[in-house]
Amino acid sequence: MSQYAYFFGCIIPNRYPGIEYAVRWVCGSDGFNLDVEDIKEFSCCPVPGIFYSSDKNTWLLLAARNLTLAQNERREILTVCNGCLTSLLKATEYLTDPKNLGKVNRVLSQIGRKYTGIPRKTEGRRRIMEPVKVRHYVDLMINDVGLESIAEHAKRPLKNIRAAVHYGCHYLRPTENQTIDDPNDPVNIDKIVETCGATSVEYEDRLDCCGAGGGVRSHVVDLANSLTEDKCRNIADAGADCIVTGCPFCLLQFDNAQKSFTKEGIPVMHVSQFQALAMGIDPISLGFDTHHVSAHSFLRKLRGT
Ligand code: 9S8
Ligand code: 9S8
Ligand code: COM
Repeated sequence: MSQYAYFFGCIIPNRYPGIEYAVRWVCGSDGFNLDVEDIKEFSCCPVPGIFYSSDKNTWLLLAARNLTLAQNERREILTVCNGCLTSLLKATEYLTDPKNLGKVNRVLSQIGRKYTGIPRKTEGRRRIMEPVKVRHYVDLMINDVGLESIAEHAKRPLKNIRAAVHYGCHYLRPTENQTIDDPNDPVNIDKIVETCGATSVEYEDRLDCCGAGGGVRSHVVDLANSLTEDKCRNIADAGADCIVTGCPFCLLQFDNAQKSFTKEGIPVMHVSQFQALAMGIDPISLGFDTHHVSAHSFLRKLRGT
């Protein structure tokens, strides 16, 4: 199996440390025992909705610096966020253009760095380079770990739980360069949820944005929250006990926005937290007390009381 480097981005360590704990627990010796290392020098990916859309040079430079860190360790980047995935993946595409690469490397040389990609094989004297691989946690679970192993490790199947899966835009769009899942009919998170023993519920407009992305939450929070309200209405109609997503920014939006239109709210968690529960983790480790929407109703149902 491959060797990976954790890329937690900004939201997880700063706002939802329980997700970081869950990911480390699932990937570590309590779980699948993957070869994942920390690279302490990683910075913000940088966030696509702000940097990619407003200043491409700065965006590409910051992303390329992150890529060189994984490149020098010969590791694949394990992102736990849709935004981080998109930003870093797109940067590897931009860097296949020699003009972009030259420009970036001229600046990187000032800090003693150079993006080359990772050597894959040699042809005669020539080394064939490949872009640094950027992966999403869900991709890794489905394609490297596999559903069979996920099922084997799910010692405490979440039998009575009804989960509403939210994929999020950067997992699905732009549709033309999507490879992890079918952008119009994604199934991977649903598969993980069901392999954990729960039911993934169908609900209207499930592929819609959570409302936050692309700078909408930062600039027009009322609009963001009203989009979230629409989604939550559909999710509540489907009788879901929780929302499960692979994106911490979507999680933050669902978790924060709900207090603007409801007292109770539907608890929201990252797919790694959901998996960790099915794998028997003590829920106290998952940091649900740092979430705005209380997970009490959900945890009570889980205990069957
Ligand atoms: S890093 Fe800075 S703001 Fe964030 S979490 Fe995901 S996107 Fe990348
Ligand atoms: S945040 Fe995460 S991926 Fe995004 S742009 Fe629309 S949906 Fe929520
Ligand atoms: C969403 C990130 S995960 S962004 O706001 O679209 O950049």
